[in-house]
Amino acid sequence: MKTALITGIAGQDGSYLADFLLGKGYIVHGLMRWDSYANAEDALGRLGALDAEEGRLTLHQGDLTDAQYVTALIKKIKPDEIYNLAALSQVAVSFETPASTIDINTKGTLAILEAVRLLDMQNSVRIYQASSSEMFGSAPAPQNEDTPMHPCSPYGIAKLASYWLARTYRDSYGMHVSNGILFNHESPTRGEDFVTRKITRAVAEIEAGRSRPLCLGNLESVRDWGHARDYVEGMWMMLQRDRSDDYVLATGTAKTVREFATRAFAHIGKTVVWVGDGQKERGIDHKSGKTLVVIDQALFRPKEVNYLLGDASKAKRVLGWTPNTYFDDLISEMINVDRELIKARVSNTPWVDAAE
Ligand code: NDP
Ligand code: GDR
Repeated sequence: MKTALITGIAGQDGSYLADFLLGKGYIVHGLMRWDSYANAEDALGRLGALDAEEGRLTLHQGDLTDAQYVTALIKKIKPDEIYNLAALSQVAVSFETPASTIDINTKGTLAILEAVRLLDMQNSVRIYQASSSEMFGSAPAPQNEDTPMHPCSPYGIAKLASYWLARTYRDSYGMHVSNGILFNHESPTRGEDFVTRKITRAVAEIEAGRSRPLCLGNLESVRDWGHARDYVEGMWMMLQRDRSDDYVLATGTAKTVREFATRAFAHIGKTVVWVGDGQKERGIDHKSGKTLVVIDQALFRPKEVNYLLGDASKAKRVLGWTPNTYFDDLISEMINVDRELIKARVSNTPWVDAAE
């Protein structure tokens, strides 16, 4: 029975990965920030549905930036596999908090690599580093493992530094460290501050009677959106190889934020007509003429990554990884879950608009 340590276990990917590894019979240890949740019940949040009964899931409260804590934890657990998913993962927020972004997303990775080196565990541990398509930044699409990286945000820069730390520890100390360069992947448990979940939640709320329009930033950004469920399997596949390496995971299809919103509204039977330009652009309900989407300059980033489209042919060739869920099915699943959540929330009372 293998033992895995997942940092960031309470995040979107952490919870999908924990579920996946428990299903494979792993003993799973998860690191979550000590101050993330008011109490242990809330801490279970996304993990609540997992089967912790048999003592195969243990949660540890600590901070990835605390190198001594991380070293002590790894020494105690003696994991076979470490999945480093903990991060400040909101690109827009990284512009506001660049220093803590570097602390968590770069020094946090260093804490793990150094712990494994100092504990002399490099021959017994395999490490997954959550690298990101944001590292490509302004590089031309499609992007693969050989594409030059030109990050456009403190987040992308911090992740690129971690990517190189992982490669350097692999080459210098023979560590089994793999970078998964993952393109955007979403799910019904995606944080509500990411654009996909913000859209699906708002669409479900509008269907339930919300009158306030959905407020978005840059509609022209192009992203390659897949499903987190498929991507965590790819993470695991990387660590099952005898030789560590770096792999892009992506669907190979790209859409704009505008297309995502249009498709999401179509799912509840609304046809969006886009009128006006720039700041004044609006998405109008074709039938009623009601405004469904407005633009807010405050949601634009100081610098944008315009076009991300992944080429995952290496992962397909070497790992045998392919995604199972694409754009329309992803939107459909996310909206259906949001509809259920809203139904449960409003039950028999009519929808009341809350403040943003
Ligand atoms: P989430 O933001 O959902 O999860 C990240 C988790 O890390 C959160 O639970 C967060 O806790 C935790 N965390 C943050 N700082 C610390 C810290 N100092 N110590 C311990 N835990 C911490 O991200 P995802 O699950 O979507 O992504 C997982 C990883 O993959 C991240 O590293 C992300 O950057 C990367 N990635 C994600 C992609 C995606 O499309 N989802 C694509 C490419 C890469 P808290 O709730 O307290 O903030
Ligand atoms: P991203 O995801 O920055 O690609 O990072 P996000 O969903 O935040 O943005 C995608 C694109 O949508 C545009 N956008 C908006 N974004 C948000 N959050 N809110 C809005 O209202 C809005 N309007 C338009 C953005 O400008 C952007 O172009 C995600 C994260 O999971 C990272 O951790 C991960 O590394 C990358 O994906 C790959």
